[in-house]
Amino acid sequence: MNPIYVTRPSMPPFEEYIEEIRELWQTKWISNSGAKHKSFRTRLSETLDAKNISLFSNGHMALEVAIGAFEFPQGGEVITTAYTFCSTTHCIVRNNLTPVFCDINENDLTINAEEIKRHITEKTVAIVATHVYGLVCNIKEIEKIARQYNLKVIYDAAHAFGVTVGGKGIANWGDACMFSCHATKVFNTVEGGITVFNDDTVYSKIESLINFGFNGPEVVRFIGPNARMNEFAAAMGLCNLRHFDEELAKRKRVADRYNERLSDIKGIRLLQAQPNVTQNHSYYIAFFDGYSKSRDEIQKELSQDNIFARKYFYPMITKLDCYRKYAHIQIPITKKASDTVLALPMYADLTVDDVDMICDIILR
Ligand code: T4K
Repeated sequence: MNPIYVTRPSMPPFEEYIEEIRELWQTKWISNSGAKHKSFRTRLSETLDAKNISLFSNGHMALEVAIGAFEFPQGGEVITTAYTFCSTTHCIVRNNLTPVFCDINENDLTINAEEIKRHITEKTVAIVATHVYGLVCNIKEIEKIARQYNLKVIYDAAHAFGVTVGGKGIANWGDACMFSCHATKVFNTVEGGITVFNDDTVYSKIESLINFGFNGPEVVRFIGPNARMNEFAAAMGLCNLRHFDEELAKRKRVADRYNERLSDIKGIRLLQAQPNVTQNHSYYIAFFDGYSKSRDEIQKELSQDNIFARKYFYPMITKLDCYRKYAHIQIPITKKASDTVLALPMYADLTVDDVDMICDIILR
């Protein structure tokens, strides 16, 4: 049997992509803000319902540069979550800032907004929170706290492309918001990242930060990296955007089938949709807690049938080798989620028969 992976990238019809990149052979303009880059950015502002969009080589660079753009004082504290991909924390630390880990909500696995206040000190500069699996943080409460304590809010929305809250694009919340367009994401540009800045003053320097800090051919204003999206990636984005509604519909069909099969099973917990929030079904998550088999046993049994579910996110951040100095921190809800989570295969081309086979193995 062919392997079934946790995800597979959706790709446009081959001819559509070839047509999209054809002109690059004439113009020979293949990176550094070319025509594809510009039209992709314009199209994205409609899809994401946002202005001040910048395109990056990947989601990690998008977040790292976005945090750096605020020029926080070195050693400033950033309240964040340990229930995320290591990239979120790396982006804080690589900007010489100190992560302060807050626990998460049991129901939606996003940062516990009630707890944020307890971690605020005179050194706190920002909140970096993740809309994990496309579930949305308590944006209203976080906004209130940020206003009260004069903190910046930066969202890692790597999983939340296309998610809306009350009809508005998710990027409308926070001072900055990052989306990943990696091959494993709900929307991909092969590799790529997007930031949206609601803070106009910071946005004014971001385009130069992406490009070594250049601000004109002979002026280098900042010590920036090369974090540019190239034209082939932007072309992939343009193609995939045309199929994005279809992508969401196909994923919904997969999620609906999993829900039919796995709801109301003792010891298996599924994530619930949030009121007023659209779902992008970027991941299909099941927690095995008190089930007849452990999470690890289920993962092993599936792998014996060539089905590769993943423990996103295990180990939790504070248990990673590189963050062992935070290992003592007590974040019990994060720990429990990390010990019981299994991301089951989820992608547009997964068939209902595949889902049934996966569920049969889990339930047998
Ligand atoms: N913040 C959060 C919350 C994130 O989750 C991520 C990335 C980031 C920030 C950073 O964004 P980027 O810089 O990546 O844009 C994957 C991805 O590499 C990573 O993008 C993602 N999160 C993370 C959750 O998952 P791995 O090590 O699990 O990927 P890998 O290579 O094992 O791929 C998973 C499966 O996907 C494979 O078994 C098969 C399939 N696959 C993968 C690739 C790359 C394909 O079918 N084709 C492909 O080209 O990290």
